[in-house]
Amino acid sequence: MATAEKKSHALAPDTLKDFLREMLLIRRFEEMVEERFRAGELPGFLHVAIGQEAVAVGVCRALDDGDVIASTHRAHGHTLAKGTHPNELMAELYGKIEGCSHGYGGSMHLYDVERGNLGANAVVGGGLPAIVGSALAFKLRSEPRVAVAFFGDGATNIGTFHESMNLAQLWGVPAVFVLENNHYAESTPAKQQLPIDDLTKRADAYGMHAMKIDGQDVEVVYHAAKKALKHARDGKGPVFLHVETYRLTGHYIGDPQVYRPKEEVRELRRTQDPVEKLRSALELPDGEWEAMEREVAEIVEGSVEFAKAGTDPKPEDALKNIYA
Ligand SMILES: Cc1ncc(C[n+]2csc(CCOP(=O)(O)OP(=O)(O)O)c2C)c(N)n1
Repeated sequence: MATAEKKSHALAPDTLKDFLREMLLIRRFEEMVEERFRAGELPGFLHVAIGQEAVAVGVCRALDDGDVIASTHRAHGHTLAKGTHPNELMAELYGKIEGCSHGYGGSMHLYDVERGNLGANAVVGGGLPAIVGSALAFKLRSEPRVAVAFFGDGATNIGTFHESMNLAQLWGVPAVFVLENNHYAESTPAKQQLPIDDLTKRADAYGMHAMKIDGQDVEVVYHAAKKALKHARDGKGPVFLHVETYRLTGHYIGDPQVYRPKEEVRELRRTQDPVEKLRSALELPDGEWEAMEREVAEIVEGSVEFAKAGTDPKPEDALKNIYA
């Protein structure tokens, strides 16, 4: 059932440079988020996805207009890659009305429905049922749209994952389940939380078409996502896309990571950084890289300025938009 996906054909260098720029933007944005959180400017509890940028960019660049996603507690990259402006995302993290969830959500409740982002989820596995529901709606309305769920390896132990996979396959809906397997659920390594070694087999239980790929190579992710989306859009049923990736920082900002050897993180940073991998594959001249860095820094710094100048929500509006 599972097939190891390889690059089928190379993308044009300009397309890859565009992917690199997007991945660098996500990286520098999240580094800025870490810095501002540590400076005490951002409320709440924040998770960055440093090391996982190629998954967000590869999948989101493969989507068609009209496709939707649902994300996790580690949502900044998905949100930017799906088209939310960095200003709106940063303003949300600062709790401002100008934020993509109007200051009501914060890092784990980022929404941008106009851009097809059905939201981040603080509850592990929370996005999957919404994606199956959306995909069912697309099927019933005969719309050529696909719904995509992002989730981690830990989420494959959750009931909503199994219910969603089961119903999606039973109903043959156009959904793609993107497993971002970073080999940890919080501080728990794979071997202590997963009953099987190869999570691709999760799909076998439901008879679902599956693919397993290297998530540190954005081109591989893009091509596999394109195939998975086509399969779903063509009415052939849902796809389980198992993406092997690495979290190069802690589970949350400030996580001392006492549960994994420092050498492991050093080695992963040296060998599995998706931004560095693409930069060296492209053999980007220093001048071009520096120009890209400058462009991205300006956007990220601009987003902080925008956010800080934003409007605080009124305390009397705290119960607005609460339905139950
Ligand atoms: C239903 C539920 N159970 C537990 C938690 C606490 N929790 C937050 S993140 C997390 C780990 C999730 O691991 P994984 O799905 O692999 O995602 P990753 O953090 O690796 O991106 C847990 C257990 C939660 N938020 N929701």
